[in-house]
Amino acid sequence: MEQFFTQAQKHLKRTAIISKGNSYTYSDLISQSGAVAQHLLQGRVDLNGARIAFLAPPSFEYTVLMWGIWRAGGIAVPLCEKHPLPSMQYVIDDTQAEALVYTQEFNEKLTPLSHKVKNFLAYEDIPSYPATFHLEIEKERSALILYTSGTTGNPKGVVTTHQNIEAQITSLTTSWEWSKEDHILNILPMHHVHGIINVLSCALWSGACCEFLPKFDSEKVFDSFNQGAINVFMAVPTIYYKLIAYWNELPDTKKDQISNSLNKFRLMVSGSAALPVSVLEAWKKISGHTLLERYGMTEMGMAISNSYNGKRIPGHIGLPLEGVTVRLVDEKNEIVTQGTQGEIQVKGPNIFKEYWNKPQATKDAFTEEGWFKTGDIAIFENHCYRILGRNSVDIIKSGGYKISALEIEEALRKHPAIKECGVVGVANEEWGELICASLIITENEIDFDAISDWLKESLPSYKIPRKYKILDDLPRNVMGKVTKNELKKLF
Ligand code: MCA
Ligand code: AMP
Repeated sequence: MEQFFTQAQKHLKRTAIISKGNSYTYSDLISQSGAVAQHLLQGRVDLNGARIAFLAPPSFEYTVLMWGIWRAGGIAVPLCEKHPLPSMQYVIDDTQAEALVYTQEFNEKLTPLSHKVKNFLAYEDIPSYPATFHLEIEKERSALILYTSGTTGNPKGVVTTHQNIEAQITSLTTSWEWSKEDHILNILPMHHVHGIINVLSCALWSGACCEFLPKFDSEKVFDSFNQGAINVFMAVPTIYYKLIAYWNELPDTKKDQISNSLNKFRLMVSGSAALPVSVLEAWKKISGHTLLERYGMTEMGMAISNSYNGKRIPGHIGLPLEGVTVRLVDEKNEIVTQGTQGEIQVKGPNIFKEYWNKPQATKDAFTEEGWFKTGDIAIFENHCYRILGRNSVDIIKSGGYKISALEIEEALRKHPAIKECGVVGVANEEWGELICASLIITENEIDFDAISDWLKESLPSYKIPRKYKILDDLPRNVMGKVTKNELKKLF
């Protein structure tokens, strides 16, 4: 946080954020986040790592809350507006959050959780304070908890320190040549690394401008591009797919206008999931840009990236970023020979500190020599890395979100009409993978829409199966374990 703050002081009069049609300077960001910090402290000197959950749309207010929590010595826990109440409650319970701060539009939604925290606070009720607030925060202290799905049922809280965040930001700002002249459009959800670190924090670190569009919408994205100020864009492959589909339906004059705007961009990045070469090529025809594909994970920020200035090889993720060390190992944890596939393992100052309150899971995530085990399988070829898949079929990537098949199965099994189930991700060009569920039911028939609506009460919409199948039995191996690859074939 210290370094963030020092950087911001250099650009006080520059526009830091554009949101809801308003522009805010770095000076606004500093004074408002100081007010949040003072108010959260309630007379104390330091929050000393208290967890502060917050819910705000992607906006200036969101940014002010995150910075305010950091400046007061708290750990920021961003919630997701798309999550149903039980998902938010899980995060608040798991982190034992001291406070829940929200912008007014979420008051009604969050009121049932008000008794869970000591301080249930509307952003709009935070008074302004003199802009003198300063607390020194050591880099080793924890800063952020983001929830990620794993191969066990419930999501785990990934804790990163200020030092981790600084390492994640500086490797990107250097490699991708960020400058204060940059202006990025942020259309990503703000409870994940992609939107928080790669887009918002890299912009603010550089004295650049981050413009928020609270919800992804192809027409609005292209309208923003056509204004002519935005020169950097980052998104997941699904978003590029949707933009291409929208552009294809436009009249020629509109197409040309958009292509002319895109041609002037400095940088366009894709990540969070594999970028299909067909999408890369279609986007190149529209924009003139070969998308820069990079590879990362909540636990480590970005680790491997195509080069900014050099050649970008379609279907490949490039080379390790500065300060990051990567190796590929086999099942015996031995380094594979070049040209052989293996699990990506990573070391560096970017790697997270721990899973919140889960010492065993933290231990299991690393080798004895301290390498972080990503679970992603890659090969080194054509002088760079290419991702081949994951070592677990139970991790699904859909729309750029990482989703646990087991979490959905656990939720489905709670339905009285479902006896057993198996959830898989099936390859899909638009979504990366589509969530599909096979059900063994206790009744003669079942209404799939009703199942989806029922699931939405406990899971966010991006975790809801899009296809269902009724089976008499699930395919199993000799050990009795469901064979997910067989299940996939049924869809
Ligand atoms: C939504 N829909 C879906 C899915 N999600 N259908 C199939 N599969 C899905 N996964 C459907 C909805 O049911 C709805 O259909 C329609 O799409 C619109 O829903 P909505 O929620 O409004 O979707 P959207 O806003 O268009 O969302 C698409 C999206 C979103 C913008 C691509 O998924 C998104 O923001 N993804 C980014 C996730 C992200 O930031 N991941 C980074 C994780 P109907 O209208 O029929 O009801 S961080 C990370 O991975 C690491 C660190 C990294 O490397 O970056
Ligand atoms: P998350 O835990 O949500 O941060 O998702 C991280 C996972 O996204 C990684 O472990 C990869 O499986 C996947 N991922 C991220 N970037 C890429 C990429 N460029 N190509 C393929 N998979 C990716």
